[in-house]
Amino acid sequence: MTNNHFGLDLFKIRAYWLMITLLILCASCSNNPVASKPTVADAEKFVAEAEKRYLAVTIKDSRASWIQSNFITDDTEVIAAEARDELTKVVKELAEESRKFDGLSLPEDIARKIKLLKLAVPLPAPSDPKEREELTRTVVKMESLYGKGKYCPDGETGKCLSLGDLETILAENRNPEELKKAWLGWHQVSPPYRKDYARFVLLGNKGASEMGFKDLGAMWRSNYDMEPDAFAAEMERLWQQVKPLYDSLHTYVRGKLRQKYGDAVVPASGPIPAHLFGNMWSQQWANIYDVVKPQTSAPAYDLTKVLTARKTDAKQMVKYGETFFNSLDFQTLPNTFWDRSLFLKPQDREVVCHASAWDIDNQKDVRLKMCIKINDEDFTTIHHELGHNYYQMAYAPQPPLYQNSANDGFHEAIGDTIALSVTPEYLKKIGLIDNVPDEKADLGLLMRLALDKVAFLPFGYLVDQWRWKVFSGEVGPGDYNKAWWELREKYQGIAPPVPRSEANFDPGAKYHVPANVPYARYFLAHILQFQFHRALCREAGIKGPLNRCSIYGNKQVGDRLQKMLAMGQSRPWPEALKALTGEDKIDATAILDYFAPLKTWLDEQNKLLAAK
Ligand code: X8Z
Ligand code: ZN
Repeated sequence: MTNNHFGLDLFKIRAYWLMITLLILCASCSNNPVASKPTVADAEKFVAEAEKRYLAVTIKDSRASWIQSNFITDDTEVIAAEARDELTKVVKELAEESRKFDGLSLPEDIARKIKLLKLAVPLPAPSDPKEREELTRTVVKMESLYGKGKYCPDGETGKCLSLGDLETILAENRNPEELKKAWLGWHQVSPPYRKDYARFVLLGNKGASEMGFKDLGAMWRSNYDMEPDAFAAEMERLWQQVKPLYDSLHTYVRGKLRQKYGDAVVPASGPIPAHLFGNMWSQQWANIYDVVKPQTSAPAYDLTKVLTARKTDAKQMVKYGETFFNSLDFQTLPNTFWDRSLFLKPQDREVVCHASAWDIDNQKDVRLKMCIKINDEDFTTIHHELGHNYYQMAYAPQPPLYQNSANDGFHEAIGDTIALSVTPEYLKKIGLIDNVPDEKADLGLLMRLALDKVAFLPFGYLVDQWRWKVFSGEVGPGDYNKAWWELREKYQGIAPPVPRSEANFDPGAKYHVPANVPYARYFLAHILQFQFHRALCREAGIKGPLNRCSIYGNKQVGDRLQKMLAMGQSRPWPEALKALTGEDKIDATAILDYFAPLKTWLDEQNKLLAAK
C-alpha cells in the first residue's frame, strides 16, 4: 500500500510540473489577463468596481450607525459594529488590491481615487479579523458609553443628570462650587473606557501601519494633499498667526473672572480653572458673556430671549437655518429630511445627543440628529449642521470617492460661514428683532462672537496635538491625563478645577475622542470660515466692516459657493479654496481683520488693568 501510494505521488508531481510549465508559457502570452502586468485600463476598471463596492458598504454602515446613535442598546451596538467591520474590511481589501498599480503611471483622476481610497476610513483595521472586530467593537462601545453617560449625584437610584443638563449648569450657574461639581460629575464618565482607549490606539496603529502609514496620526495628517509633516507645520503657522489675538482675549477674560469670583478662585497669573468658562471643555465661552461684556458697549439683543419669548420650537429653529440657504438659491431640503431627522432628545431611550449631520444614501437622504435647545448657541449649531447637509447634497453627483469636502476643514466651515451672515440686519429682515442696533453695539457683538470663535482656536489645535502624540507613542497610556493637561495649560492657559491623576481620563470626556472623530478640522474651519466670509462679502460688493456683512438673499454669491461645494473632493483643496476665494493658501488674516477693532479695545483694557 505504501508503495502504491508513493507511485501515485510521483505521478502527481509530474502532473504538477506539467501544469506549472504550461502556466509559465501561458503567462508570457500578451493577452493573458491573469498574469500579465496590470495596465491603466485595469486600474480604471478596478477603481470603477471599487467605488461601487465602497458605496454599498458605506450606505449599510450609515444606516446601522444611524439606528445605533438614535437607539443605543446592546443589540444596535452589535449591528453597528458588524456594519463598520464590513466597511473597514472592504476598504482594507481594496486598498491592498490597489497596490498592484504601484509604480504604474496612472491618469491623475485614477491616482487620486486610489489615494483617497486608502484614506476613506478614519480608522483602518488590522487584517487579522479578530483584531479588526475587537477594534470596531471597542470604538462603538466607547461612543455608546459616552452617549449614555450620566452623573447621578445621589447614586444610581437618585436623579441623574445627562450631559445636556450638566452643560446647562456650566452655562447658567455662577456659583463656583456648583460649577465644579457639574464639571467633576461629567468627567467621571470617561475612566471606565480608559483601558479600551489604550487598546484602540494599539489596534488602530496596527491598521494604519499595515496601510503604509507611520501611525494613525500620520494617516490623519496625510489627508490634506500635502506631506503629513508639512500639514503639522501649516497648523502651527496658523496658530502662531492667531495666538496674539487669543492671548489678548485670555488676559481680558481673566480680569473679568477675577472681578466676579475673586483672587481665591481665579489667580492673577498662571492657568485659569476650567469650570468657569460656561462650557464643559472651556472651548467656547459665549455663555459667560454676561460676566465679561464690555460696559461701554450699547446693548444689542439677546437671541436666546427672543427665541424663547416667541415660543420657537425645535423644528422652527431648523426652518430658520433652511430659510438662509434657500435665499442663496440652494436646493430645498427633501421631505425625508423632515421625516427622518431627530430634533429633540427622546425621553424613553438613550441617544447620542452630540449634534451631527448625516448623509445616508450619498444622494438625497440627508438628516440632522441633534437634541435641540432653544437658545442662541443651538441656533448657530443648526446652521453649522445644515452646512454639512447642503455640502453633501451639492457633491452627491460626484463619483463616490469624491463625495466629500475639499478637506475636512471645509466641511466644518460651510455652515459656520453662513452663520457669520446672521447679522442684526439679517435678524431684522426675517423678523426676529425689531430694530437694528447702531454701531455702538458692535463691540459687544464682536466680543460675544470672539468668545466662541477666538476662544475655540487653542482647543481646536490641542485635541489632535494630544492624539498625534498618543498615536506616535510619545505619550503612553500611563501619561494620558498628564499630557492632556500640559497641552490645555500650554495652549488654552487653563487648569483643572481640582488636581487630576491617571485614574482620570479627561480627554475621553470630549465626544470626539471616544467617537474617534479627528479634530484638526475644527481648527482649520475656524480660520477658513472667516476667509470664506471675507471672500463672499467681497463677491457681493459689500464694503464696510466684515461683522456687518450678510450675504443673505444674494443668489450670485450663493452660486459661487454652490460651485465650490459641488467640486466635492475631486480636486486638491487649494483649487477649491481658489475657486471660492481667489486665494490658494489658508490665511488667518481674515479672522484677524474681523476682530481687529476688538483686539485694539482688548489691548487698551488690558493695559489699564495692568496699570491698576
Ligand atoms: O462637533 C461639532 C459639531 C458637529 S461636527 C457640533 N463641533 C465641535 C465640537 O462640538 O467640539 C462644532 C464646533 C467644534
Ligand atoms: Zn460639524
